[in-house]
Amino acid sequence: MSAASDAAETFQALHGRAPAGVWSAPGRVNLIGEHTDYNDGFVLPFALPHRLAAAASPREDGVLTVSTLGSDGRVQESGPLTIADLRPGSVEGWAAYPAGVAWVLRDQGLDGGADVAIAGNVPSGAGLSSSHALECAVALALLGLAGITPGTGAGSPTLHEVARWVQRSENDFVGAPTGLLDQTASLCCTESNVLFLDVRSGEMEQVPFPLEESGVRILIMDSRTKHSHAEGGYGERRRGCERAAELLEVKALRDIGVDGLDTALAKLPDELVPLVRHVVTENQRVLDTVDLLRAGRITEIGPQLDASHVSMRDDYRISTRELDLAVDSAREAGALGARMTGGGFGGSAIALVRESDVDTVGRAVKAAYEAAELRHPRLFTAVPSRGAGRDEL
Ligand code: GAF
Repeated sequence: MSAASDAAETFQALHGRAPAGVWSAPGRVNLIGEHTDYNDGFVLPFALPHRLAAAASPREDGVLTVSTLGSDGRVQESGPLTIADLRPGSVEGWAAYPAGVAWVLRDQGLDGGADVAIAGNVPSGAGLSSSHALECAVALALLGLAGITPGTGAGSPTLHEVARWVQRSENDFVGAPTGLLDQTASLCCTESNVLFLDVRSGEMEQVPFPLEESGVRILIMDSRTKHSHAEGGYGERRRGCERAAELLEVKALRDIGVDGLDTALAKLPDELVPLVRHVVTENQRVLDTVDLLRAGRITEIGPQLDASHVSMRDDYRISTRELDLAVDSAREAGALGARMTGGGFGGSAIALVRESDVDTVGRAVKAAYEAAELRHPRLFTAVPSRGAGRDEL
């Protein structure tokens, strides 16, 4: 069953009627360009085939209810949330994500209320952006119920604007200081392409990523170790970057290029040097990867992925033993390149693997986890898929 029909069935079972509509949004993998988004830099994600769907109907009383169907078949309910009373900190746990979206859309005049049922298959806590898939699906649902389809011109908001609203809900309502990568990926990615986004200008290019024709696959390796961006290391890294930009008297680290890197590093206190080196070199790796992809040289991007991982492991220090093991064992078994993906501190790694080597690499990664007495990682391949939108049932 698809995420959309699961959500519609859940809605029907809870509310005794069919929903007015269903909207869904995918999780994402970031091919390269990590922790560059909040530095005004470049990212290169693609949408996963895994989606979360929001089946929804309008209400007249200004109340939002949200239910989610878990992978264990159990439904969790948020209870009634009065949209006019929503304040940062007023809702906790998973329900803060959809509530934050309603809170931010209140400023756009959307305060009528809605019943929403969520279902889908984006693994949660795997660094594959399930929370953003949830937020984006709910945002499109609440807008859709009000007759607004973003990105269709004629006075409707652009998808980029919606991504910014979702970011604000996450930063200011949920309290997670994340950048713009995940929402934009979920909303704007297209089938068969990676999305080259310049976060500063908002410019986007859909860059062909022809895995099948090139005989390669992206193997996703979910280390099944959890991470949370709302606390700790993520915010600390972000503040470090902002402090470095201030000391270097630039608007954001995006303004430092690899040519000016040594001069910039010489001006910084020791503890900020590795952070800045990661961000500046990572931006360049995105640009180099895009150049290779534009030239149809997909099988040659492996060294960029490898260098990105080393930079995150040694300079940004956001990798983990489990992620390093996945990356190293995939490389040793013949992957063309591998890196952790997403915010880090757990979650998933990806490997670019020749089609004929997928099984061998997968077995080698599992064997390495077994030898290290770790729980097996979850392994699957994925192709670039469509972004968020309304579903026909
Ligand atoms: C997380 C954040 F949500 C993104 O904004 C981005 O910073 C990413 O970590 C790291 O590239 O997914």
